[in-house]
Amino acid sequence: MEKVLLDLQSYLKERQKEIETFLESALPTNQLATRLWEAMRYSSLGGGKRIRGILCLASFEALGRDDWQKLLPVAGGIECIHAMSLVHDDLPCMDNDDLRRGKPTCHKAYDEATALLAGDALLVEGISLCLSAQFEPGILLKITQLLTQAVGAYGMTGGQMIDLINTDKENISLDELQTMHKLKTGAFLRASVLIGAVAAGASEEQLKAFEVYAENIGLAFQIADDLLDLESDSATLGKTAGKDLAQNKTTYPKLLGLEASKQKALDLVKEAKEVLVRGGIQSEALSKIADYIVLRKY
Ligand code: GRG
Repeated sequence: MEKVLLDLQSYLKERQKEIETFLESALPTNQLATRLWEAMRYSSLGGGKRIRGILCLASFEALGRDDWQKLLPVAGGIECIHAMSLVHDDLPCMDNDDLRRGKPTCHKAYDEATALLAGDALLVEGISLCLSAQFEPGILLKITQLLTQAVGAYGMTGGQMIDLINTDKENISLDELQTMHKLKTGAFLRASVLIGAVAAGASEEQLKAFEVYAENIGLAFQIADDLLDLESDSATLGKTAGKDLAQNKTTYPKLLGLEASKQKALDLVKEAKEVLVRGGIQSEALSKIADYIVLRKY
C-alpha cells in the first residue's frame, strides 16, 4: 500500500502544480474590482487537493489521451466552481465556518458581501474557463450541460438545500442521507469524471462505466469526509473538525457505526475499481485515486 501511495503522491503533486499554474494566470489581479479578484484568488489558489480537476484529467488520460494539458482550462474551471461552493458553504448563513484549507475563510479574511460576490464570480469564471478550452463546440456544449446540471438545483445546490432542511432533524434514514450526498457532493464529482471522458470521446458503454465508477467514489468520498470530521483534528484537516457532532448532523458513522462505515467506503472503492476493469478501461491513476479517496488524511 505504501508504494501505491508513494507513486500516486507524485502523480497528484504534478497535476496539482499544473492546475495551480493554470489558475495563477487565469485569475489576474490587474482588473477592475481588484478586491473581488483578490478574494477569488485567495479562495482558489494555494490549497486544496484538486481531486475534481485531477479526476477530470485522469478520465481523459484513461482513454489513451496524452494531450491532457489541452484539458487544463476545464480542470481549472472545475476547481474554480469547487472553490465557489466552499466559499458559499462557509458563509454564516450556511455552515458558518472560520477555517478553510488551513487559513481564515473568505468572509473572515474579507467580509461577507465580498465572499458572496467572490463565490458568484468564481462560478461564472469557472464555466467561462471551461468554455475557453480548445475542443469542438459539440464537446464544449456537453461539458457545460454536465457542469450546470451537477451544480444547480438538480445537483449541488439542491443537495445543500436538503442538507440545511435536514440539519437538527432526527430520524434521517440512510436513504435520505445518501440522496442528499448524491446531490451535494456526488453530482459534481460525477460530472468531473464524465467531463474528462466526454472530452476524450468516450463511447456510451465507456461512459456508463465511468459513471458507476464516479458514483461509487463519490459516496466513498463523503463517508471518508464524515470519518475524518469525527476522527481527525482541525490542524490536519485545515478546516474545523468535529462539526457534524456540534451541528447535530446525520452522518454515515452515526447511522452505521465507525467500522461498518469504513467497510462500506472500502467496498465502494473496490466496486469502483472493478467496474472500470469490467468496462475495459485500464487506468492505474483512476484506480489509485479511488484508493486515495478513502486513505487520505485531509
Ligand atoms: C451558488 C451554485 C451555488 C451553489 C452553492 C454552498 C453550496 C451551494 C453547496 C455546498 C457544497 C459543498 C461545499 C459540499 C461539500 C463537498 C465537500 C466534501 C468538500 C470538500 O472537498 P475537498 O475535500 O476540499 O475536495 P479541498 O479543500 O481539498 O478542495
